[in-house]
Amino acid sequence: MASLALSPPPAASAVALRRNPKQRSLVGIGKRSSSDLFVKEKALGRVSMSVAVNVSRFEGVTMAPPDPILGVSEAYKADTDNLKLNLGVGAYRTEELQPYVLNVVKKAENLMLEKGENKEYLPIEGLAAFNKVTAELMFGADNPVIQQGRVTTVQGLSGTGSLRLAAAFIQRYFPESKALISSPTWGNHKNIFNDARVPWSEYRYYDPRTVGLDFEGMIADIKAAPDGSFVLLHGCAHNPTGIDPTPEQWKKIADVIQEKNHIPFFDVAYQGFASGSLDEDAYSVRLFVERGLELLVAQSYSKNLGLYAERIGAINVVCSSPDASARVKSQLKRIARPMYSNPPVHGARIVANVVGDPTLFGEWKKEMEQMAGRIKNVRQRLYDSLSQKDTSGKDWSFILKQIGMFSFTGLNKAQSDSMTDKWHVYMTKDGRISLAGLSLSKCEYLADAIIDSFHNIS
Ligand code: PLA
Repeated sequence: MASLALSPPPAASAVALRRNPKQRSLVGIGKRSSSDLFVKEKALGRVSMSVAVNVSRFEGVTMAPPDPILGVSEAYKADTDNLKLNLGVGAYRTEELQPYVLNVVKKAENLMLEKGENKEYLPIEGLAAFNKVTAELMFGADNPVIQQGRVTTVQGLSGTGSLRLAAAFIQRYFPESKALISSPTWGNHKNIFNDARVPWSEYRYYDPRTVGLDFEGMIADIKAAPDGSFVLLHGCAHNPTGIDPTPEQWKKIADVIQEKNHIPFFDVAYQGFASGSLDEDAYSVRLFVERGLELLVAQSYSKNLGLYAERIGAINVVCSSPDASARVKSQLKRIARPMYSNPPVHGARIVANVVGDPTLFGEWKKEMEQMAGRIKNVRQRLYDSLSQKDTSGKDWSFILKQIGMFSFTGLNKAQSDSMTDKWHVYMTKDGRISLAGLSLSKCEYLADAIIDSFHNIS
């Protein structure tokens, strides 16, 4: 190892070079002869770690493209124009376009400081008080599945980590099953299933002609999938389209899923952000539970409690018996342990303090209504500006029909590029804008940018 430390960087192993003669000629390692390498190999035994040449050992590592969502924030930061707007990531901003820490979160953190809690490891499944209130928030405290001990809840690294844990569980216990995801969906769903090696296919969801739900297509595709597939459903505020099924449509979706013996897998990343009400936004999940279905629900507190960086969420599995629920939990823990061992405590305590305390819970609901209300106001103002300014007669009313943080504008990639390149409006290339990052005062500017990009770029 000492020789490794002394080697001048960048360094590459002799082994890597021997295996890849092409690379050798490309980088021109001329100064050292292969016999030099050989002598060193013999003398040191572990050649691959000891011989330095002028090429990185990571030469074969290609540059990954920026993330389609989080990469937008990086590009935004690099832009020096005063007009710039970041409508990429779904992160709530105040009317002054500043990040927002909820008052109830500050209060909960003060309580935590006062209590002087320690930083011991949590159990693998997370903080018990957090798991309890989280399941209650999702299913309703008086839901029989909770009373009967049929829900297993494991604290996860926010929505993403919880989805990933569940995907690993599916891969391990249902290796023959595939996942069905909506077209389009949140881009990371595909990455999650790919990395967990769960095969997936898409079901129709968005109809660009009606700028609405392709309900017939959705039902047909769910019916056509092999029995026992995991059907990923956005519990509320579908990302990126902002289009949710109606209660009647949810019932029909549940019928087909039941008929086909599929397993519903809900992703609930925006509870409270669709309607402003936590209970209303849990409608779809609770309906499926009422049907007696076994199902999975990934939850996130990133948006509704503004705890983005605390990485706090959970995976819930509703089982048909308490016994199955206990076994599922044991296996989720077994998957979590070698991945990250146990989850972080800070966000879990905040949630337990807010959701578990009637006063703070009440205050949270009010704050969430305000956040959801601000987004609704911005949505209305954007629609008004577009309708007033666009003289072409185009109907922009689809914006008002969409719900949640996002608007799916229908702008194509070239038009979205123009929004960024010409107007400094940062958004994802599928035409999605985050209204949570928009203020009333910027609506007119955004409307000008959208009208110009829509009509002048094909
Ligand atoms: N599921 C959906 C549908 C989401 O939109 C997001 C976040 C998550 C899960 C996971 O969020 P979490 O891990 O922070 O709990 N989507 C964001 C951010 C807001 C992102 O892409 O990570 C988005 O802009 O789409």
